Amino acid sequence: MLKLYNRERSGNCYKARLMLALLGLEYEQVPIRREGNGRNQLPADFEKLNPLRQIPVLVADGRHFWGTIPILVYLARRYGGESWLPSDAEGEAEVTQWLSLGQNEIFQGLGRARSMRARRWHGYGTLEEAHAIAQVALRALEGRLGDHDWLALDRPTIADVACYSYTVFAPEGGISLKPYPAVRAWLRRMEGLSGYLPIPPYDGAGGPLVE
Ligand SMILES: N[C@@H](CCC(=O)N[C@@H](CS)C(=O)NCC(=O)O)C(=O)O
Repeated sequence: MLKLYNRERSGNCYKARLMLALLGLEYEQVPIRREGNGRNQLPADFEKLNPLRQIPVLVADGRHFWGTIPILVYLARRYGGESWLPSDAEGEAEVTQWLSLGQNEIFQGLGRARSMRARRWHGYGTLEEAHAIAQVALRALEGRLGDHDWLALDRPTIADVACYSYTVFAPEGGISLKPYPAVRAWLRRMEGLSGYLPIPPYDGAGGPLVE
């Protein structure tokens, strides 16, 4: 049985849960509570599962994988055949470039803005800086999605799952998606996928949602 160390409102954990749902996989959830604000709030012995003391962690066949990219790659390869992550060099590279955008500009921009607004982040930078990085990410997404339905290839892949999460939470981070019609249309396409798992409801911690 697959096991996911998970927190409901974590955008990174949501990526793993969304992939599990899209693949129709059953799994056990181990809920991890937030003990405070900032980094390294997980107990020290969590280092046995992830040296960074972060979630999500997936346990599968007696092994464990930490971080969203390895989890998405493992699930896609193990259970999704060629569909969610192709194995040819060009296809895999195309998917991977969007995984990088998800970890860098999307997380550092949209993800960080969401955390900062909810006062869960005491790390580096300002909300304005996070918003500026978010615009870089959104322009990259809009550029691709203006004339493609999906981020990589001609079908949904783990690239879409990786980038969907913090993009869909943009209003919680005070970021409007109004200037990005192709991004909004892609979010709706993701929500129409068979097995789609709705995002966790907003808890109001960051103030009013931005339209
Ligand atoms: N690069 C990691 C980031 C994971 C991450 O930042 N997890 C957050 C929750 S969204 C966490 O565990 N924070 C607790 C902490 O840093 O102490 C991934 O892709 O999963």
